[in-house]
Amino acid sequence: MTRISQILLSALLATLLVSCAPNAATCPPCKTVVRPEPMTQPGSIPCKPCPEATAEAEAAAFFKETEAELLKLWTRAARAAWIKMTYITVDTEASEVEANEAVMNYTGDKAAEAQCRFGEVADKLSPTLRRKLTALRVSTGLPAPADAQKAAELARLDSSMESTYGKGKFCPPRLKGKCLTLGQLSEVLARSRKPEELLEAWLGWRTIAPPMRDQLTKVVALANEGARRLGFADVGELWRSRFDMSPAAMAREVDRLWLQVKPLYNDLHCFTRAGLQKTYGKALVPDGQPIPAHLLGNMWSQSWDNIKGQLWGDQKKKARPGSELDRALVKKKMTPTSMARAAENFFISLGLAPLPKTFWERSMFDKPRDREVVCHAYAFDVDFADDLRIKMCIKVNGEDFTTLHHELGHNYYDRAYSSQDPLFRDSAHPGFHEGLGDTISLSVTPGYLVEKGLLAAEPKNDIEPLLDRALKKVAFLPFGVLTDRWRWAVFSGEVGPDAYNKSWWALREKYQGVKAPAPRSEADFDPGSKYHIAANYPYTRYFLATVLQFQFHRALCRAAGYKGPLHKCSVYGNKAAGKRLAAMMAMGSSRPWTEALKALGGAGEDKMDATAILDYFKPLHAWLKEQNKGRECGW
Ligand code: X8Z
Ligand code: ZN
Repeated sequence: MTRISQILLSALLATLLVSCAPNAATCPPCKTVVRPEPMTQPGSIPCKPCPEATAEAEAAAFFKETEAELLKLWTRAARAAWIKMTYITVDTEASEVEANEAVMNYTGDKAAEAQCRFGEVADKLSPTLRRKLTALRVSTGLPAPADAQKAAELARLDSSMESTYGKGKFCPPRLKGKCLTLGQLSEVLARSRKPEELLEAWLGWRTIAPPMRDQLTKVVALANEGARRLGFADVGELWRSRFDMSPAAMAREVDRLWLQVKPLYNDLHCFTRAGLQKTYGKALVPDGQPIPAHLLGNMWSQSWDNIKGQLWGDQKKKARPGSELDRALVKKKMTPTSMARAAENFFISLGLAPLPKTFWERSMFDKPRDREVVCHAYAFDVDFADDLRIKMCIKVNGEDFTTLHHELGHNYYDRAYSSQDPLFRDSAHPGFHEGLGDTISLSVTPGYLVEKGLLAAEPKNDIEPLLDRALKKVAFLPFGVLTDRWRWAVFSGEVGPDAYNKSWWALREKYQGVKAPAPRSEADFDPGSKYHIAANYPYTRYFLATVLQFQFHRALCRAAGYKGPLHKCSVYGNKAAGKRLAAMMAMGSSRPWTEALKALGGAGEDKMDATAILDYFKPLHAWLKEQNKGRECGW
């Protein structure tokens, strides 16, 4: 359609709509709403509210058509995203932008139209249609402004930020032109014990981020305009509206859960700081102070399992970095594919079907040598049916073995809800999707690894494996909270570009008790060194997933009839547990998440609850408290 015919059509529609009698039998067909050109007020959609009598039928027809179109657009966008993420070029980025723009525009227009037509009669619609109304409104993370040019700019910025991250490299002058990738720099943080090397890698990766600072500022302004068009105060409010509760209640829920787990985190922090003092001394790691962020074995200090050798103070372990599992995987000559097969095998053991043949043909398991890719692990369901794939730059180690279970969890969930209506092809809430595969990896216990021949023997005491897991899961919790606390404040305008970095570090200190290892300023953009910020991808889901996965695990262990301590339970091979899981996943997002939780855990499970993670780590928490006696904890 040309620009002229678009303008003519909008004029015609406007006339039609204005002449619609209030008592007309059906409301005028807003479905051909065309983006007004030149732009009118954002959010002004030429449409009239539907009368109550016909709302149900009108809405049913509206969603049938809209969902069919969305499915086509989503598939096109998923295909374009796959191509771009596995082969970043100017052209693949341009295709991704076009496809995303189409999704954003269509969704924005349709959500605004639906709000206009059915918003006022929403409480008269059936629960299913009412749910679809909300699902449509919150379905894009970055909603498009009404102005087509602004929407195009938003799609372009979004794609460009992710590519900048994906292509990011640090070229230290001492290497004379040789550059290091995130994978290589992460390896330094995980393995080196030399503060100057750690600092170079930590600072080096952060040099990729400043170009994204202005881009984020623009994204915030444009996407907020899109969010307001849909009736949200800002994008943060839209993100918090995906949880079957008000955005304010959702933020309170995050606080409530965080306060439940904080005492456990504080004791882990205290123990870890004391362990680091043994390696680096109190001059670098002072008592009563946040821990310098480059010493925790991870680029964002979000999981600390790489430094466990130091925490045991065991010289032998220090000399042999990595875990028993890392070594066993190498010794067994596991490959990325055989690791993925082993992860799939767990799901199969629960009674779930093997992944389709195309998964093995189309996935990207290895970092290609000849092209730029986004290595951050990602699961795809390209056609929202069974074209399941993952892309990952798999290393043969325990960490990536766990991540593989995480990614396959996404794939299995995707497939389980594929016969739901398109707007319900999602998890019960975003934390469910992120928690599913992790739930399975909680069953990858030392006992299971021994059974599979991946460990020679179980450790003699429970504390070691529990500490390993806490360094991954418990250490993660505050990072899972603060990342979106920062973004919510950025989207609401509470934090402006002049304070991006300062406010980021204030939150890192407050929640995580870590501090920047070198002076930082507003010339830096440290939040942008994290994939999900560069990719404009919400993050609170991972915090909720970390709490939920223990709740899921406890429910599955109960379904399996297991009676022992939670941290020793593995539901491997248990069909009763698999059945519960399948029932929850098949619901997709068609019902409130509380019902999905009950499908898994029975009537008693109707809210998110951190008691399961606390139960799981109870023996470790008692042990940590004992170890910390006489120490000055906190920061
Ligand atoms: O991004 C991921 C997954 C893909 S959805 C690998 N995770 C978060 C992260 O890496 O920061 C999993 C844990 C948290
Ligand atoms: Zn994930």
